[in-house]
Amino acid sequence: MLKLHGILGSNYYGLTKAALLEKGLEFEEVNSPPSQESDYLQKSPMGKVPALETEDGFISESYAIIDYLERVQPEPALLPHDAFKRAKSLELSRHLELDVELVARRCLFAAFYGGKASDETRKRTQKDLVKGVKAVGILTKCEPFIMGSEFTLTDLTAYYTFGLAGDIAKKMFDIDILDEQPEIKDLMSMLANRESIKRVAADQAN
Ligand SMILES: N[C@@H](CCC(=O)N[C@@H](CS)C(=O)NCC(=O)O)C(=O)O
Repeated sequence: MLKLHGILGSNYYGLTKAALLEKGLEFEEVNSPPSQESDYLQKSPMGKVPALETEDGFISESYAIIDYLERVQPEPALLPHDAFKRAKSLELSRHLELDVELVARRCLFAAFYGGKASDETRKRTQKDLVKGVKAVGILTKCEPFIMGSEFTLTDLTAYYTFGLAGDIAKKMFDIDILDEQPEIKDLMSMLANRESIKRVAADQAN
């Protein structure tokens, strides 16, 4: 059986766990924090979580994990079958990760773990975050899902990205990054009621 290694508090873990739930795949969860131990680096070479254990070996990187799930369990599909729509869905997922998630993460330690961020880092992070969210808004449809009528991986990416990035932005800059994107804000509330996402949240809360 598939085994998802990681920690409940990780948003990337939440993303891959929600994808497994969406697919209806059976899996076990293995509580395993990020680690630089050589054993763990063989499973996830940057020592990050999540990592998926399969009968053929370990896979790290959430998008590689989800791509694997998509191949072993094609339905329900998490990406559109149409080539253009699939590319647009991946395009938006990439912007969410590169231009929102990873930008906000520059201030993760300052926001929640007692780290320090210079004025320069703060300023650049806020500016880049606003730019990233605007870019995401340009690609977003919200009809009702982020890419239109079909639920996709990109909805999950958006949910887990805006969760963490929103918390960091609130703490560091006292801003709501979705203030100018009311449709995405409504979508986030709708997604919070989706079974897979509710289960991830409930397990986190326990
Ligand atoms: N690109 C990775 C990112 C995973 C990631 O950043 N995980 C965090 C937890 S949310 C982690 O393991 N951090 C520990 C570290 O950076 O050493 C993925 O898509 O899975």
